[in-house]
Amino acid sequence: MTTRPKLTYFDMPVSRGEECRLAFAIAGADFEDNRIPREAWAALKPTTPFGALPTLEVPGYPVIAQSCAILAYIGRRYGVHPTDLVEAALHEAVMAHVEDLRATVAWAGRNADEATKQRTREHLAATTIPAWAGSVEAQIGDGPFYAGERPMVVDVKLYMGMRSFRRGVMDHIPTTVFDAFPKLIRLYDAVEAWAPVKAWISR
Ligand SMILES: N[C@@H](CCC(=O)N[C@@H](CS)C(=O)NCC(=O)O)C(=O)O
Repeated sequence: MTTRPKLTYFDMPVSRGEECRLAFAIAGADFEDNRIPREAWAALKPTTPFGALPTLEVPGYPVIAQSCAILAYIGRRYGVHPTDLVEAALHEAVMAHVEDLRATVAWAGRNADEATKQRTREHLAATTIPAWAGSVEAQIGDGPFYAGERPMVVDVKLYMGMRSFRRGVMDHIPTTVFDAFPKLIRLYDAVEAWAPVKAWISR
């Protein structure tokens, strides 16, 4: 029987699903990359633990949901998450911090008129996002990654958490929003340049 985990997400290289795929990539681990079409989501949604993706299925166990839990599982199983309990908790706190940012930004200006949306997002870019970045910047050491010279699941979480902004996906949030945080930028660039990540992105 296969013990290969099955990751289910939308058929897009974005957000919480792509960071789990990248976690498998940095671990050099094989997995089933189950990509579902948008049209299939309505029927699948009520069958997932929390009505959202990604999910991870490990043969013989209940379905795992929540991207941070999936990342911690991948990290522990394949050696890309600290074994020390406190170190692991510190990494998990940073991953939760990425989720906090996503939750805040996802609602910024949603369903508002264009002027309100612009004002809300410009305010985030000037206040909330730099405050978010400053907290992480203060925790990064000599780098280039969060815990030194080897990427861990926290690094792919941070990379994907920043990527949509740096790629200009959100109107009214400048792509330079993290430029005042050199350690974060160094981490981002190091993840993107890491050979397995590069190979995954360009495949
Ligand atoms: N806290 C959850 C959030 C999951 C989430 O919101 N996933 C989105 C995609 S990134 C989703 O499933 N959206 C479709 C929906 O909510 O119906 C996690 O970290 O996995």
